[in-house]
Amino acid sequence: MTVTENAAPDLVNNDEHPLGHGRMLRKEDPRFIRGLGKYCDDVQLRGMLHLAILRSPMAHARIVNIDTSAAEAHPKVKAVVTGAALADKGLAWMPTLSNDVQAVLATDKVRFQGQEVAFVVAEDRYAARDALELIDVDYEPLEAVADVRTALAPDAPVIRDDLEGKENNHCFDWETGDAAATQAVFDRADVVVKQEMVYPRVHPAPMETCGCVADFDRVDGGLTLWSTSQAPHAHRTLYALVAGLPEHKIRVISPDIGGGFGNKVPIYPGYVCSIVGSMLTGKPVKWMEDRSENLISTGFARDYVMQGEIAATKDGKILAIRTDVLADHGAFNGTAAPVKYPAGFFGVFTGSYDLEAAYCHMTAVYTNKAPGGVAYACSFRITEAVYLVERLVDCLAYELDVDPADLRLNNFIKPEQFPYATKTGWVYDSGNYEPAMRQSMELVGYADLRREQADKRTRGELMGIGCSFFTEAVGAGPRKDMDILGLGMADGCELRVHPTGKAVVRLSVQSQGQGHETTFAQIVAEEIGIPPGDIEVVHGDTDNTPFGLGTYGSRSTPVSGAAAALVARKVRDKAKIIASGMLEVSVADLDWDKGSFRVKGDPTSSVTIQDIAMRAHGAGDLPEGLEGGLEAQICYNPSNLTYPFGAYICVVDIDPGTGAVKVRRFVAVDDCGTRINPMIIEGQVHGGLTDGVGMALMEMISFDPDGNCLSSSFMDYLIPTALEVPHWETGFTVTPSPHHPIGAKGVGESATVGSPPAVVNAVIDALRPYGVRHADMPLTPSRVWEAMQGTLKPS
Ligand code: MCN
Ligand code: CUN
Repeated sequence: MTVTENAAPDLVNNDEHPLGHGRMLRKEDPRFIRGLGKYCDDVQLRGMLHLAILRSPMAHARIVNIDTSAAEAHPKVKAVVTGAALADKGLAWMPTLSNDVQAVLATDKVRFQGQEVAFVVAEDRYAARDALELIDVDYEPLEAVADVRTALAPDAPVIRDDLEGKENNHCFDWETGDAAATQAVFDRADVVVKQEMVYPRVHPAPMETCGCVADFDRVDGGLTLWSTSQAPHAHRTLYALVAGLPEHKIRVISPDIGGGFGNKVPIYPGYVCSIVGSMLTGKPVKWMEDRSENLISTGFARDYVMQGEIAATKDGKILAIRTDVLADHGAFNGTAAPVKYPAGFFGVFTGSYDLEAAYCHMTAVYTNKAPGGVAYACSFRITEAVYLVERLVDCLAYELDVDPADLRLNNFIKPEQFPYATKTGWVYDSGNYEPAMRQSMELVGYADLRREQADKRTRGELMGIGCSFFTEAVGAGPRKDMDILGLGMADGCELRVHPTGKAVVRLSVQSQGQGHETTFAQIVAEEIGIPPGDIEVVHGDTDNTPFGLGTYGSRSTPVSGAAAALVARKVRDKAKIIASGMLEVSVADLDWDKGSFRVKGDPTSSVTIQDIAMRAHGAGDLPEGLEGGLEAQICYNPSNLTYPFGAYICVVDIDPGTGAVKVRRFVAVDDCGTRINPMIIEGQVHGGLTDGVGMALMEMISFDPDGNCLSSSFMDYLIPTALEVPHWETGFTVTPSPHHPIGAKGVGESATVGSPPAVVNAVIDALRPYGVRHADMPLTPSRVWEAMQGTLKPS
C-alpha cells in the first residue's frame, strides 16, 4: 500500500474517535499545554535538602588533596562528601551499562572536564552551590588526550590506570562481516571509492536536564527515587546491585520527563550521590543539573572517525562496503547497548542494498572526555551506520557521474528477497523500498528540481538536492542474544478491565514525550473495543508496573506495543468464554465485532465487552472452571527486531558569498509498518528531522587540545530553531512487520537516523561546481566556505 499523506491533518475530536488506531489527540496534552505536567523538579517533600556537585575544571589531573572544612562550616550545609568518603563505603565506583566502571566521585584522578569530584547537601539550592566554592581541591595537572587519533600513540598518557594492567588507552576492538570475502570482491571491482568521514560528538540536550529526588526511609529501609530515567526497572536493578539494597525496597518513579533522546538511559553519578546524600542525612535530597552540567558531563552521542570504502561495477552495481572505525568512548565506556553489541547496531552499515560482501573493523579508545556513546536518537549507533553508507553511495554516484537517486533505485534489496539476511548477520523482517523512494521523488518533484538546478548552475547559483535511504533495526531485542548487564530485553504488560468496563494497562516502558498514554490505549482499544479514553495507561513506576527494559532504541512499539496487543488478546479470549456463557452458545459460534461478541448468523444476539466485564466480576455463574475477573499479564520476548525504513530528500540553497546553507525543502517518506497514531508518528518524524538538520549544520561538542569542553552552553552548542528548519513534507508507505502481532515497527528515531546524510548530500551536491566530494559535519558557513576554497582540512 502506498498512500500520500494529507497536508492538512484531519484531527478528530477524541469523543468521536473510532475504537483503536487513528489520528487521536494526545491524552497527555491537556496537562502539558497548561503547564501542569509533573517533572522531577516539581517534586517537593517535607524537609527536602538540595544537592550540588563540584566538577573538575581540568580534563586530566591527579587529585592531591581536597579540603572541605570551609564548606562544612557553612551554616546551611548538612553534608560534604568526597570520593575518599565514598571509597570507604565501597561506593566510589559504579558499573556502566557496558561492563566498564565509572567513578561516582573521583578518588585518584579526574579524567574529563566536568567530572564529579565532591558533593554538598544543603538546605537550599543556592547554599549548596555557594558551598561548592568553599571546597579547595589541589590538582596536579596531567597531559590530556583530547584527539582520538593520538589516543593510541605510544607516548600518550594512560587515562584508565585504575584498570589493572592497563598500559594504553585501548578500549575494545570489534569486527563484523567477512574480511577475506570482502577483499576478494574489492579486488575484482571496477570502481572503488574511499572516503574518510567524521561523525562529530553531539549531545541530545533534552529540554529538561537530568536530576532526581532520593528519599531513603531510615525506619523501613525503603528508598524511593524520582528520577529522569528512560528505564526505571533496569535502573532499580542496578541500584540494588550497586548500593547493596534489597530490590523490593527500592521504588523508582519516572514522572513526566521533558525529553530524553537517549540522554536519560545511563545511570549518572548524580543519582547515586543523591541516594547517598539521603541515606547520610535521613532527609529527601533533590539534585537537578544545570544546562552546562548536562552538556559537559552526561551521555554524548556519535564521535566516530570512519574510513569508508565502497566497491562497484562500472555500470553502478554496488558490490561491497568496508569500513574501519576509530571510536571515541570518552573516559569511561558508558555506551548503552546490548552486551554482545559493543558498537551497538552499527553492523547494519550495509544499508538498504543487496551486497555481495561487507566488513567492518572498529577500534574504540579512551580519551579525556565525558563518557556516553549511544544517546541521541540513534537506535544504537545506526545513525552513524546510515550516515556512512548513504554518504558512500553519494561518493560513488559522484565518481560514476550518475544520478544518486537512480543509483539507489538500482541497488535496493528487492521486495521478494525479504526476510533478507545481510552480510553482517542481520535479518531484515520486511521491506519494499522502491515505492517509498519513488514517492519521495514525486513529492519533491525530483526531475523538475534537477532542471532548476542545472539552470541555476549556469548562473553561478548554488542549489543542492540530497537523497538518503535508510533501514533501521529497532525493538531490542530477542533475549537469546540481547541483554543489558544481564537483563534480558523483554517487556511485561498487564491489563485489567474493571467491572464497569473501564480498563488500566500497565507498561514497563517510560515515555519522555512520545505519547504512550495515547498510543498504548489505542493499541488496547483496537484489540478489545474499549474506547481509548476509557483506558488508563500507567507507566514509569516500578511498584505499579511489570518489569521491562524501558524506552530507547525505538523499542516501545516493537516490544511493549506487542506486549500490549497480546495481553489484550488474552483478555479478549477470556471475555469470549464468558460471552459464550452469557449467550448460551459455544465459543466457536461467536464472532468478534470490535467491542462485542455476536452469535454467528444472529445479529440480534450480542454482548458488549462492558457487559462481559460486569459479568466477570458480578453475580451469576461463569462457565465451568473459569476464575472471576477480567485481567491478564504477559512478558513479551520479541523473535526479531523490526526494520522500519524511509526515503528522504533535502533541497538546499547556499549563499556563494558566505557559505550559509538554507534548507529550502525536506521530504520524508517513512515506513513503520502498521501506523497506530499517524499524528504522533508525524510529530516524531518532525522532531527527528529537526535533530538531523541540527547535526548536519550546526551541532558539535568540541574540545581544545587540553580537553576543555568548548560547547558547554547553548551559546556555543547550537541547536536548531524554527528559523533553521523548513516546513516538513511527509509521506508514508505501510509494509507491516511479519512477526509483530499488529505489524508495527518503531519510528521514534527514524528521522534522526535518516536525515543527516540527506542534508549533507544536498550540500555536497550544491558544491559540485567546486569539485567538492565530501565535507564533515557540522556544515557551518565557515566549513562550507573553506570547502569551496579547497582549504577545508579533515576534522
Ligand atoms: N508509533 C505509532 N505507530 C508506529 C510506531 C510508533 O503510532 N508504527 C508511536 C508510538 O506508539 C509512540 C511513538 O510513535 O507513541 C514512538 O514510538 P516508538 O518508535 O516505539 O519509540 P519509543 O516510544 O520507544 O520512543 C523512543 C524514541 C527514542 S529512542 C528517542 S531517542 C526519542 C524518540 O523516541 N526521544 C524522544 N522520540 C522522542 N520524542 C519526544 N517527544 N521526546 C523524546 O525524548
Ligand atoms: Cu539511541 S537515543 Mo533513544 O535510544 O533513547
